[in-house]
Amino acid sequence: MSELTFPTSFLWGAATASYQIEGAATEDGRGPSIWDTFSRTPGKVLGGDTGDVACDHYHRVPEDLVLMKELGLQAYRFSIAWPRIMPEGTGAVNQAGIDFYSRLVDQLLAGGIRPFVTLYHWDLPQALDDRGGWLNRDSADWFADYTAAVVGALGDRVTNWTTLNEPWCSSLLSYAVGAHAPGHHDGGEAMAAAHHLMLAHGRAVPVIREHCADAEVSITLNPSQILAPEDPTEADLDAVRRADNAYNGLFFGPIFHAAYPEGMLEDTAHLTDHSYIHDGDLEVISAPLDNLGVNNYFPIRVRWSETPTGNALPGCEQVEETTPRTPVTDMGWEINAGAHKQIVQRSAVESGLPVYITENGSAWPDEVAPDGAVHDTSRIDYLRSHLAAVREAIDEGTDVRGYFAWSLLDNFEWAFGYSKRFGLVYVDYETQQRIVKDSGREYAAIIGSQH
Ligand code: IFM
Repeated sequence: MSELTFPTSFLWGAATASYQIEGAATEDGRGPSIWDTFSRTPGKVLGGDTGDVACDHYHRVPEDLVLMKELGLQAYRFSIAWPRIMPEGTGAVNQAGIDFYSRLVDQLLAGGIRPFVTLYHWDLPQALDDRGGWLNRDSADWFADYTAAVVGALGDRVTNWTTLNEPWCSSLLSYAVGAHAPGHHDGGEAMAAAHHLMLAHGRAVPVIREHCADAEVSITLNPSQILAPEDPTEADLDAVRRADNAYNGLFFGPIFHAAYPEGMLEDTAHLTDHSYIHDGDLEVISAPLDNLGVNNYFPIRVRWSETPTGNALPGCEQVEETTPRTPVTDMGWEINAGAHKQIVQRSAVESGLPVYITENGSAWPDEVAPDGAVHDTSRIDYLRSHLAAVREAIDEGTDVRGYFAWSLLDNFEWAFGYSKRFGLVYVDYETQQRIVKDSGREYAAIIGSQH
């Protein structure tokens, strides 16, 4: 049996996110999100790019569905733009927003493609940030109300629901590192934002079940394998522990073990008194789930530094993130399929749940060749090696149920704007022409060879 032959029930998909592909930023009643604000702030996004038009997917769903069919996708993971549903973040529901996603779901189902819906992939309504965003404990109630509106409208047809995509990014990367919206630089705030995001997740889980009897409820995390230097000192191992807490334990702990990871609250006591943690929160946060989504692209290498490193992650002030080993992708991310397998396995153990790889992929400086095609052999190599790693994990007993390539289309890569291409399908942003890359054809062939 080939290393890329998977169990017959294994689900093959691709993923996108609302702000990265939809465009139509001011149409049909959509309100502004924190990413509209952030991308308009000089110096925050490379080239001053915004998601105003992106891949114009909002106007091109039928065309993009043809591409999904061409790739042979069995599932499509997309996110809902909260500001399309509730332009002010709370209160009145914008029916045009619901209708857009309702039509998308109908068209997917008609095409035999299973929708996997993520409720929050970072585009918080600006009106809610004006009220404190994820620093405001009320954000858990806001999210529960928004969840009820969406699942109430789509829960008769969608069963796969994911609350949050990568809360590490919407807390630590957004409130401590400042690289993502809303661009704060405060480790204590980041800890509070992470807690409120998890609280929002925990509050949303029963709301989803209430509105969708057959729901399979999930959260997507982006855990990272933390690698120590060779012959690590005691201090290096402490650096690994701290980095592991900041990247992984911060979410694995509360969500799956109803507890913050050992040492993390103490290690961050100089940043916050943790008064945002209230009695009973951890019970809410650890609501039982049906599966776990794992997004993983690369491992992180660390060592201890005797002097502050400028690392903004809470508790990691003396943790140095060292140079990745080559080869790296166009993001500078180390290509390491073995580490991918290890973090997938650990995620399954930590959660005790079946796992879907909800994102994995690589960026390369793709170009259209004179023959009109995109010959992205590096992406094919990455794809094949990571799928082989997933297959190995399955062989070794890990319950991995499916794989979603990131991404269906080249798209708005957050602070990198349109400079990084992750798609299986090339997008010419001038003309909006789509070209299936060689990797897209390879993925279709792998999917087609399964049964
Ligand atoms: O583009 C992002 C996506 O939005 C979340 N996961 C990682 C991808 C690549 O950086």
